[in-house]
Amino acid sequence: MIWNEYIECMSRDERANLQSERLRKMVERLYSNVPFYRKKFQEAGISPTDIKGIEDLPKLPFTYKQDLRDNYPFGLFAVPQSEIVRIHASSGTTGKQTVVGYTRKDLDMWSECVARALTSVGVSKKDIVQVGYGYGLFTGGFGLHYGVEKIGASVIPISGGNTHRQVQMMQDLKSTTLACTPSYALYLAEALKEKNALDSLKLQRGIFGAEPWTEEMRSQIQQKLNIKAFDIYGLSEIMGPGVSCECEHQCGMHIAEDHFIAEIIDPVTLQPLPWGEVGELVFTTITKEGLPLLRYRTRDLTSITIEKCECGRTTARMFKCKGRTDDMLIIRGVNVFPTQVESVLCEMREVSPHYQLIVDNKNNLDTLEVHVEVDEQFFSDEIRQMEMLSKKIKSQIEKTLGISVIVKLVEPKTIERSEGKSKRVIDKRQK
Ligand code: DLL
Repeated sequence: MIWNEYIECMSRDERANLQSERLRKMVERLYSNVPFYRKKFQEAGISPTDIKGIEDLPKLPFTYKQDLRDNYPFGLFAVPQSEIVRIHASSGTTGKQTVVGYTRKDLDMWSECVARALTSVGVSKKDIVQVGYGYGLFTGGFGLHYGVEKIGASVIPISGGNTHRQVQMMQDLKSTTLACTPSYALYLAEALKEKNALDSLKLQRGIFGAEPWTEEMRSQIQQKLNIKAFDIYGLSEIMGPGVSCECEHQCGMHIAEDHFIAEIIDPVTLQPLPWGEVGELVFTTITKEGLPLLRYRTRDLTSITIEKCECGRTTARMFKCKGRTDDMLIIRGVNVFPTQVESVLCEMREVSPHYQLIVDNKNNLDTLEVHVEVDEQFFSDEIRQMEMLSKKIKSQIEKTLGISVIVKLVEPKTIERSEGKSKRVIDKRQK
């Protein structure tokens, strides 16, 4: 099923015209309403009339998270505060928190995008959707919530955490769809298994995002919960969940391109890259009223294809995010993404997908310790057996990363479980 066939399946030329028209209007509005952008245009020596269409995107300045921080809280808003009907905020874990605002029309557009996303993974009004993303300043809970209501499915706004209750609701109310972070889905799978509850469920699918997760992790979740696991992407600065989402073919996330123009750039040269190449994802919003942003640098690394999907949608698809440029660890000069380690661990049946990376610097040498839980079935007090397993994992990870690592096997259920976004890396060097 396709929620908005006209928009989601229009020809790429038709969509490009729509984007160009919306971009021109957006640029004019930003120039008139947001002093920050007017100044940026003047500094770059461009005027709104220089932007004739999407081919002129590279002329526009980038927007950075720091710009939101510098103009905290409402400095980049393009409407008077009285037009703002909802505010969300980032957690501020990587610096000063940022605030985003939505007008009534922005919220309608957001629920439209989430309705498209839910429909693309097979949710219909017959479904019961358990929203286990946090409700509050985080965009996950409310974002999913209004999309579910829009398509007329039943929403269980349980929010994140309270695992015992999640299990009970899933059993009693027969939830068909679970929306939460992939790491929390794994935690729930564990809790369901412990309670012998898996067979009594009616769960068919999960809609997981808000953090990077690998194809190997997808297989684990699908197998443990006996569902299809779909990837949904978004970020609060651009909107929240629903900027893009997979369809039933699980082959890349369809971007809501009538609202957001995506580019992939080389994070070093800042030059746009051709479709298919991996680089940093950049978004320009073309319909937002409250907080429109030009060429916002997401820091997420991925690639995009514009090939038509088997589902019939013609929208560009972005592939699973490899990670964020700011989550990339540089260990003894080598670039390491936590997802690379995850891919290796999820392929090994002797360990469970619960892991943590501890980075330190000892005697002027960076060290990477991989802590991973041994699967209950394989855990043993036999030191030699565990040593052999540890060696096997170490060699696989070293082959993938190209650097030496220390592997520490830990007992089942000893790594802290996450109820929202997981914390995979503890970098002790940053002190
Ligand atoms: O995480 C919005 C969201 C909620 C998306 C629920 C999906 C589901 P922020 O807290 O602003 O917003 O964090 C945005 O999270 O730049 C990515 O680094 C990461 N992220 C979001 N979705 C995915 C995904 C929400 N599917 C940041 N895969 C983004 C990988 C993701 N990373």
